[in-house]
Amino acid sequence: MTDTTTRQPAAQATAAASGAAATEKFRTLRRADTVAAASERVDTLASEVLAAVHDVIRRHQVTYAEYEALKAWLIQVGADGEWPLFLDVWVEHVVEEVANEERQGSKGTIEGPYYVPDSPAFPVQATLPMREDEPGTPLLFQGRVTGVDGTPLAEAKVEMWHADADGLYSQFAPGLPQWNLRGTVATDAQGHFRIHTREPAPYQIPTDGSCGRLIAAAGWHAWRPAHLHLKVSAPGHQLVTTQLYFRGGSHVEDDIASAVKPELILSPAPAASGVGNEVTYDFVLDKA
Ligand code: MBD
Ligand code: FE
Repeated sequence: MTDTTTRQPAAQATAAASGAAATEKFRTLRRADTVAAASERVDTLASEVLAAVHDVIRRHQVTYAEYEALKAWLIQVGADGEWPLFLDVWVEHVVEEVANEERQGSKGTIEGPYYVPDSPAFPVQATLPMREDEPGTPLLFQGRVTGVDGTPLAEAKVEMWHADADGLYSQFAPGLPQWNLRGTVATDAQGHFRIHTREPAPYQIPTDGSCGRLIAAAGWHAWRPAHLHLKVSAPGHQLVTTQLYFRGGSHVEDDIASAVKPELILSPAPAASGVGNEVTYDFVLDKA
C-alpha cells in the first residue's frame, strides 16, 4: 500500500477492528517508564477505587441484575479491545490535568488511543502523507516553537496525526495508506514550521462496540469535535501532547472525551494562497 492510493469507498471500520489495533499498539508501544508502583501506593489507590464503587452500590441500591450486567459489559470491553478507547475517553483527561498542572508553556490535553510514533519526517515545510484525492478543505497549519522565555527552538519536532474526513485514523481502520495524515516536521533556525493537511471532520467513537453500548444505554452522544493531534518536543525541553479544535465546530462545547480547553481552539481564515484555509499557532515549551 502506498501513500498515493486512490480513496476507497466505504471502508469497513468496526469497533472490534479499531479496538484490537489500539490494544495491540498499546501493548507494543507502551512507554518504558511504566512504573512498578510501591505496594503502599497500590494499596492506597486500589482500596480507594474499590471504596468508591462500594459507596455507589450502597447509595443507589445496585441489584444483582445490574451487577451481572456490569460484569458482562466489562468482559465485553476486553473482548472488543476497547480498554484503550474507554480509558482515554473517560479517564485520561484527569490524569493529564494532574500531570501538567505546573506547566508554564502551551496547554496540553489527552493523547487518545491512536498515536503511532516514528511517522515520516519532513523539514520545516511539509504536506502530510495523503491520498491523491484526500477529501476535506486544505489547511495550512503554521507557527513557531519557542521556550518559555521566547527563545526560538530550532530542530524542534512537531508531530501531527489526525482522522480523515470520514473520521478514520490510518493504522486503526482498514483501507488507508499506512501513514495517511501522520507526519513529523522539524522547525528551522527561527523555530518555524509549516504543515499542509486537510481539515478533519468531527469524530464519532465507534458505536458498534462496548463503549458505544454504554453511550446508547446512558443516552449520551458519541462525538468528539474535529481535532488535530500534536506532540511538540525539542532537546532540553518537556514534550507537550495536545490537540487543537476549530472555533464554532460541532461538539467543541460537549466533547465526549472532555479534552477541549479554551487555549486549544483555532480560528482558521481563508488562505493567502487562495486555496483552503490557514491558521497560525505557536507552541511554548517548558524546560525539561
Ligand atoms: C479519538 O480520536 C480521540 O482523540 C480520543 C481521545 C478518543 C477516541 C478517539
Ligand atoms: Fe483523535
